[in-house]
Amino acid sequence: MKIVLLCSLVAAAAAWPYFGDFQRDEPDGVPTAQKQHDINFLLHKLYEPLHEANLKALEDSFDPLAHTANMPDGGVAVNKLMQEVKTQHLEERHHWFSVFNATQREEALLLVKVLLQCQDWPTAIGNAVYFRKMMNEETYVYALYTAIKHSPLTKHVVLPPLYEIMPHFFTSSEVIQQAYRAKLIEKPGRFNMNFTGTQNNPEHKIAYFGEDIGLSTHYINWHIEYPFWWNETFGYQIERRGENYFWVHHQLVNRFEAERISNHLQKIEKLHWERNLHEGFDPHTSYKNGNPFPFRHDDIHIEDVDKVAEVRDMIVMENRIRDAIAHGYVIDKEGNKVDINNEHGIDILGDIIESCVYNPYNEYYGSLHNMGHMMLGHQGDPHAKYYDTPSVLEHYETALRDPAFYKLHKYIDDLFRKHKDHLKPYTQEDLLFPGVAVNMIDIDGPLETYFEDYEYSLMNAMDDKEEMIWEDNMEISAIIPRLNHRDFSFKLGIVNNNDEKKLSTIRIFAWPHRDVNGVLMPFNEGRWHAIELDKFQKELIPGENTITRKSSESSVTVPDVPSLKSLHEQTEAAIAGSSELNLDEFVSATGLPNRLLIPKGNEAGVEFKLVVAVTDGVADSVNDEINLTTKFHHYGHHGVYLDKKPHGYPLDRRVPDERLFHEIPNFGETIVKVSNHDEHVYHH
Ligand SMILES: [Cu+2]
Repeated sequence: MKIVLLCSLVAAAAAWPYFGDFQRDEPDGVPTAQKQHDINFLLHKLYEPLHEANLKALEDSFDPLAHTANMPDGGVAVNKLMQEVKTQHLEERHHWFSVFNATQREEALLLVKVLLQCQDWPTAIGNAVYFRKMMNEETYVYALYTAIKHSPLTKHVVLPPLYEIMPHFFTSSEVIQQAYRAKLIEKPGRFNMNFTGTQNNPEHKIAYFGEDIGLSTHYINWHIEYPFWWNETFGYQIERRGENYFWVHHQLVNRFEAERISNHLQKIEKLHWERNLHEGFDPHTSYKNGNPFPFRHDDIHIEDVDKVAEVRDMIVMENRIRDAIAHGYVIDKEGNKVDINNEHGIDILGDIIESCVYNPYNEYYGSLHNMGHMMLGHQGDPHAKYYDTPSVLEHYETALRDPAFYKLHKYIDDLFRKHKDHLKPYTQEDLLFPGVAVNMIDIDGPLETYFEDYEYSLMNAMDDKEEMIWEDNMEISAIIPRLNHRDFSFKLGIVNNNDEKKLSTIRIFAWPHRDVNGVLMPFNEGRWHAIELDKFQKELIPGENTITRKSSESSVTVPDVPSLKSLHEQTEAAIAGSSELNLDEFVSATGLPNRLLIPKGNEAGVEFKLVVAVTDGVADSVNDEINLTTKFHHYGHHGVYLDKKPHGYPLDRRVPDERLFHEIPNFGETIVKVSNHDEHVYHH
């Protein structure tokens, strides 16, 4: 039996015995390895009591009300949450949790507030262990992940992959069942998982995309980085949140369209509240307590949903938004007109459409998107006669699986397009970068995708005896095919005819050259379907510049987060070896998995138009501090961005005459082909 030896968690950093030459910029001086260790164990066997002795001791001794002295709010949040504990108002354990449920969300946000009030690790971890015992497990995970993402105390902590913390959200009920059996007969096992549905369903062809567990991880991370309920009371203002909401979903919709073309499927039919919902969905997934996720038949007439909304409410909400777009302004609570026909309009519109929280006038504009998720989610059972659980659409972990998700987002994306079409098209003067020209665009290496098997642990899907230690867990895992691509590089030839160095921003986009019927995409249609492949800054020396940018460097993507086992082993090794843990490249996770950088393509190859736009980096920069070496995160970090241009620039606005784009020397375009020779692997 391995005994985890760790010094007292409440030790002050100065007294820390293992990290003599500790250099990390942790605001409270506690080593990252210690924090990662504690987080790993908070999440390990989430549905059970803690399996770590020091944390367990802390759980018994910690009193949240005795540790409020350093809290900026003087303990208001802790007192509120403790009041809920005392009056037994908290959601029971083993019950479901959905962030779209207002009561449950409020409870989660109380814990987020408490954790963000903590100024040092002993207080933070004390509260974290205390409320772990008291709260519903899934409410707790949502709050803990959000707090870790936003607290300066955990800026170097990696969020363990959620598919290993709550595997039942990501794993078919059949495989969970096999895992339970393996556990009962005490025989390790690796179980192949199939995507939901059968080949009789055309949508099954692209299940690899919606059911990609890494894609869901990206989606969850984005939502906790940019929560719709966030406001300054949580510590700071998140800039361009609404615009980011537009962009992350716009990119998902465009990717889904490109995957459809790769698989010979017709384009997404956008949602219409008064038409039938054609695609059904059977999630083949169950809640931790065994309740199945609700099922929906094909061709359902969209009904009013009890306790959610009526169809006509949705139409009224939509029409008010359409009016605002047509007028070019929204109305705030005081009746003032707020202009949206400008660069920042998209941000206001994003807030209005997603939710009621940032919304300048929520009673009027409602929350089309969040309500849309709930309305569509309940269409299989609008009067709650058969299920009392939310649908896959009401969880970020599972929403991307349901074809209805893309219908809803295509419909919303169309509203955003209407708004963007109201803005003045960019002129040649706006877009020119004098003296700079793109004279070569080349790709080094094949643009080829393939499927690979990916294995993840189901250890946390099953319950254990309390004395069980981590290392004694049997290996029980799921194996699922996932999309990846061969490494390639963009090779760009850019000439700078100025006498001095010029800082440039280089943006690379691609869109399907033809639709599924083989019809050429007009430029103005294609640019709205553009997939952002990369965005980076580069200094151009006078004369010829040859720039090689690897696919692995794309700022749109992030590497796969290590498995919980690997995080655990690296953390324990760092502690045992008195070294510091450095997993910084995995911290953000707010980007597409790099594996999914390019769409799948197919056997014959799918043609894409590749556009490279080189613009003035100084004009684009948010501030004068230009950092060419730090990889910046495309979706920004806590609302801080490298460039101030709108997402999608310069393709975000209408292009009435595409000749303008062809004539600008600092833009270049070419046609590339993406292939995949692995279809037999997927349809095994
Ligand atoms: Cu959504």
